[in-house]
Amino acid sequence: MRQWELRAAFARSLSEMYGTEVPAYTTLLRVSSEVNADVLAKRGADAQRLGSIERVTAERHGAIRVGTARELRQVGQLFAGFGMHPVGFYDLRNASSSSVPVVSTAFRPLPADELARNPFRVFTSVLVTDDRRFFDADLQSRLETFLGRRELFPPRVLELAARAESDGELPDAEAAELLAGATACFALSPDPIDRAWYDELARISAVAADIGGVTSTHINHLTPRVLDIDELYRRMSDLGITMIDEIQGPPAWDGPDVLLRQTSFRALAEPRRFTDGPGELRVRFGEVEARGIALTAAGRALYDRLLAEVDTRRASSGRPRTEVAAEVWREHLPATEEGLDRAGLGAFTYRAVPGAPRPDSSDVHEWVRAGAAVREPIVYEDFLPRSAAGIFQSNLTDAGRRDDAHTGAARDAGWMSDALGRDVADPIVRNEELTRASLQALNLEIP
Ligand code: OOG
Ligand code: NI
Repeated sequence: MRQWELRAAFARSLSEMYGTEVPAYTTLLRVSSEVNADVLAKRGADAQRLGSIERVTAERHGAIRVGTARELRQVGQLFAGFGMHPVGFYDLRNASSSSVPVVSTAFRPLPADELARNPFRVFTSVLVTDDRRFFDADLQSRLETFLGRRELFPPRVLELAARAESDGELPDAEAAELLAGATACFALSPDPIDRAWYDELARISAVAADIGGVTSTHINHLTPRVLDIDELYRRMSDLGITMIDEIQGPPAWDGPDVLLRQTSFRALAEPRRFTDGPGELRVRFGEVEARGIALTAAGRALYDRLLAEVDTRRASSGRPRTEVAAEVWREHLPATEEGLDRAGLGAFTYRAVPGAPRPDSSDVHEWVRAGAAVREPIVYEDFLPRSAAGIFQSNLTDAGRRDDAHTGAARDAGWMSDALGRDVADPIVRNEELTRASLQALNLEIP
């Protein structure tokens, strides 16, 4: 099996497991595919502008959380076997008013053709055990001892992943072994949980308990992609599934969809074994997302300013976020793809139209106007820290504790790269390269 086939099979295998573990996920998949079929019927080819229906139907992202730099490095090796590489750095410690002591990256394919074949991604968070705002020295040491004793990934699974990475494929028998082994790493563990230890961590942070209170990791959600998230939200609510209050990310508006919109619902409590008898935990949830056009560095900076503007206007008016956000969007964002591109806010590539007469201009916008080139949006393939924090937060019952009298531990993309032993890619820089390469192929001016 080639790497992309391994990746697609891995996503399917996790999806099957998650469906048996979390029944509401199966409902979500059904409603998502109904919404996608309806959008496709209504909008035709236009519905596939940001990805073929085959890609979108198979598209999932999952999320996992690990405890140490060593575990993170192993996860990096495991995912590399499936052609998934670390992209982006997210610090969720300050992005949430709840106690979320983690930093994150996302593992996903990088080249456009690999993304088109199967874009499976896994948002991966690692606990910051030396952050004094959350853990004092005594707890840090007990936490690290506990984490140091567990083994999340069997050596054989990592060895097969390393082979898939270096060979770019695996023979069928080994492929099956890797798939079964890798899927099992993310199943909910039947191991008994030490209640006193779990609760001690949970008082500080439910996320810390979810990571450091148990002997394994697990996939905590698996997210399908929909073409109309507002419609999906309505239909899920009509089925009696309580979604979180809002769709996270950009608002619904008349202009082009940019970045990422997400919404989630809490999963049911699940029976778990504890050292002192049976109990239950509520650690998993459902989520769905709609993906839009990626933004350039300037576009992203504008997006962050608009978020702040929305907060300010809401604070002074008390109006609902969705309404204020749509208003702010209309005031500041161009309402067409061409407008986004001309303003240097959206990320696009360009393709020559074969046989079309070439205008006497080195400006790609003139080429598009004249029909000599077509403009194609680059899909946003990543995550948003504020939405991620919102998703974490909305699924916690308890805000936990953070003592801001202490200073936090330093973490950045460089730390993440060192811990992984792999370069963490910057998604904005990657997109700039794609844009530039497409202009070069047309022999046009590079702005
Ligand atoms: C990850 C939450 C972030 C998203 O879609 O933004 C995320 C987690 O809860 O571990 O998956
Ligand atoms: Ni998610």
